[in-house]
Amino acid sequence: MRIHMIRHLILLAVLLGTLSAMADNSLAPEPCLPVPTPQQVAWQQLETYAFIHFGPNTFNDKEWGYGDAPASSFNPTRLDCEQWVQTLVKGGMKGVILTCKHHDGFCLWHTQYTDYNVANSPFKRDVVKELSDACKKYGIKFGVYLSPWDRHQASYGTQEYVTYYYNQLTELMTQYGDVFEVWFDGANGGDGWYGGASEKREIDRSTYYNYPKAWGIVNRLQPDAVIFSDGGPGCRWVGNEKGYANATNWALLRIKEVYPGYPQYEELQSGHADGDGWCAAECNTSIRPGWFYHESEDDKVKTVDELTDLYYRSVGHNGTFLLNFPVDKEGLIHPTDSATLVAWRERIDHEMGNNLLKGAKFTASDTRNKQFSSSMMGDDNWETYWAASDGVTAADIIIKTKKDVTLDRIMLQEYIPLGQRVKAFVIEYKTCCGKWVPVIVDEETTTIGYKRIVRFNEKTASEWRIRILDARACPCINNIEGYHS
Ligand code: FUL
Repeated sequence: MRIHMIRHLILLAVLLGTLSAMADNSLAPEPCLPVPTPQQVAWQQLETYAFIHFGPNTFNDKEWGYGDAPASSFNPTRLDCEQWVQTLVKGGMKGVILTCKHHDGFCLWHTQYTDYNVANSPFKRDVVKELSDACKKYGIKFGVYLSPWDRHQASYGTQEYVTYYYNQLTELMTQYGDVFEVWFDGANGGDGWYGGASEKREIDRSTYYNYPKAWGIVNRLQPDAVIFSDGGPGCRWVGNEKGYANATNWALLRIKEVYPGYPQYEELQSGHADGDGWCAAECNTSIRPGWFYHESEDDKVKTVDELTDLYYRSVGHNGTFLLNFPVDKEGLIHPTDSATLVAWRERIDHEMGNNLLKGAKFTASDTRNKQFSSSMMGDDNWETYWAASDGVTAADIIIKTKKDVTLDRIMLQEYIPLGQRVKAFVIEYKTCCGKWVPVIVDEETTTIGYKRIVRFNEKTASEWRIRILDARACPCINNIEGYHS
């Protein structure tokens, strides 16, 4: 009896302790699940990185080779991975993902598992090695694309091929240093059945590759690598190849529902508001119409204006931007593409280079523990953030500048290590007659996530207000900046 009473007292004490901890707003907010891993946060902070599509397709004017192009056709005359990486660095790219093997099965590294590789081409040298070395030399990240679908291997469609695929993945994960991302392409023929040029080999891509096993290999050998596929687990395809995410974009996904080849892929443009897994969107597109180089597309390179718009709709919509460069037949990034990349980066730096809200006074209608210092916003310390009290899911942040400023962009960031919370917000400015008026935005202002950049018709004011209208839990904002483009 006495033991029972003591047990009850202990339980009561624990419960009271928990309640008081919950109500104690001096503590950091509880995470709002799901939350990202530190690797996913670091990955999202890269923001912009490059894709390189290169292989026999480059020399045979194809996008999807059948796997029958002779290795001798791979013959770049001036291949220079340092030129690629130096160009990408100039263009502000933080990493590069190479098609080590595309659907045609040709391998750009010295694999021991097939002769259909670069060692047997006139070029001979290991391209994966040269690129990963160049990345180390110039300080950007290196990533791997290894197509599961293989139109060259005779064993494709059998279990033997799957073992071959794992072996190749293991080579790439162990021989080239750190890998920041591994790309598992969901493409698998029109209906998942093409073998080589003229044959059919049925596979069920949701089971054939046993993806969890492949992902296990990556996790074991490259624990910091983020795994891309249509549905993650590290990051997800954005559901289009045009390089943008929807304005409403959750980093959340009903993770067990989405698999490579997921037919309702359009949902991926916004993610799932009720998702139970953290899986932010990667927005991929090519700087030209094709992924591989075609001379006929030399005059079809995307313009700086188009790329700038995509930046706002990818990075500015809580995604990352993966921009592809089709390396040309010489083995170089084409001069038009590199000039466009550098000009695009200069444009972004110009439009977002001068934070006009720096030094402004920030206050809020509700602040957890009353600790809100204006210096938390627009500083370089990503770890400091404003948060509302527990249970408060709507609050205003008011920004006063010393004198009038003219803005047409506002950047908002949530402190995502504690989850993605905000569901709806508006941005307002105070008119000269003291009225709060929303700035005109031609897209929804719903989610924020890691980064939301809102573009609007320029407004001049010395008071601005971010009204958070609804959130999944008390909002945590770690950055607000304002720009005039
Ligand atoms: C797609 C592939 O089929 C294209 O060839 C390209 O590699 C693109 C990035 O992904 O699924």
